[in-house]
Formats: sequence, C-alpha cells, structure tokens
Amino acid sequence: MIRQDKFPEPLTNPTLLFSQTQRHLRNMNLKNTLFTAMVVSFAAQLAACGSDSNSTTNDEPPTCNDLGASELDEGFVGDLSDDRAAPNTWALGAGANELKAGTSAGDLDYVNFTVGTCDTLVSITVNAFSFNGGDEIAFIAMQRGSTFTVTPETAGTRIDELLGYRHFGTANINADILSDMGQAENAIGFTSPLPSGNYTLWLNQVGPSSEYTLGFNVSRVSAEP
Ligand SMILES: [Ca+2]
Repeated sequence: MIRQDKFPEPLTNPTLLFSQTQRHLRNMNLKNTLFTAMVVSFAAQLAACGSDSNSTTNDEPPTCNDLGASELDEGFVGDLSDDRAAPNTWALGAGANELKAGTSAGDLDYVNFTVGTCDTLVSITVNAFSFNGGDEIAFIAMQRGSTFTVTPETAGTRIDELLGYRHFGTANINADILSDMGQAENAIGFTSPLPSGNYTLWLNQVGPSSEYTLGFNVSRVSAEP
C-alpha cells in the first residue's frame, strides 16, 4: 500500500523536496563514510597488487548505433559498481531498456549509460519498486560524462554539479522521473527528452534494501547525423 504521508507532494513543493534531499544526502554522508573508507582501502590494495582495478570507464563518444533495447540486470552482471570512477557501462538502444538492481545503506550503484547520436532518452519510468524495511524512497542523481565526480560525502554541498536528481519509490510506479530530475532545485538541469550523450547515474538507498526496475525509453529520431 502506498503511504502518501511518507511521500508528500514532491513535485508540487520544490522547497520541501530540496529539504528532503539535503537531509537524505546528510544521512548518506554519515552512513557511507565507513563504506567509502572500505572502498578506498580495497582500491589501494588492488593498486598495490598491480591490478588494473577492473575499470569499465567508457570514454568513447556516442555513435549512431543500430542497437535494440537492452537490459542491465544485477541478477546477471553481479552487484552494480560501487566505484564512481568505474561505473558499469551500458549502451542504450532504441526502445524500452531496463535497469534492474537493488541498493541499501552502504551499497551504491553507479551506471554510465550512452544515448546514441541518432537517439533521445524520452523518459525514465519506475517499472517496479519494492522495499524490505521502512524506507520506501530511494535516490537517483545524474551527471554528464563517464564517471560520477561528486562523492556521497560532498554531494550535499555540490548539488550544482549534478545534472539532475530525484527521490523515487512506490509512489512513482509507472511514472516518468526523468523530466523531474531535470527540474531539480539547484542542479544544472535539463529539459526532457535528454539528448544524445554520455551520462553517469548514482543510485542510493540509505535504509534497508530496495529493489528497483527503471525503464530507459529511447526514441530513434534520425538516421546518420
Ligand atoms: Ca552496488
């Protein structure tokens, strides 16, 4: 059952949403500090061992591809990257692409996706959302580029470096959140649909685990540019 009282009009009250976001980011700062220290320690150990740290950074510019819709599913690819410098990479094709994963306190998800030069990202729909504790709202933020440059610890004071952000959850099932991400207070912002480009997402839940399925709906708007 959707608890409307837990999700009070986020779209019609931007001041409240901004306040919620700042509180959410502060909570994430505290809860992710230990985890981030563990990640840094692990990365240092990998470097000391001469590992290439399994980087998946995608610096290739988008092309006019002939890809169809695809799925990035944590059930198949394993836990989505917790490393903002080496996110999972995902090339979107025309149609209804899907991102399926889970997040919880200390489990960050970073995904770098590309929208081809013949395409636009029309919407991001919340196709499914479930939660195992008392927190029915997760968080999504986006930047341009192939990595996420803002840390969870500094995001609260660097909101103007985010292209967009939003909370989402059970109240948004089947709804589009892309347009609202572009209108997020103090962010760089954009007008939906999102044009061709290289973007990176940061998804986070600071409570018990939540499972989400997001639809990345791409339209082919031209042939070769
Ligand atoms: Ca993860």
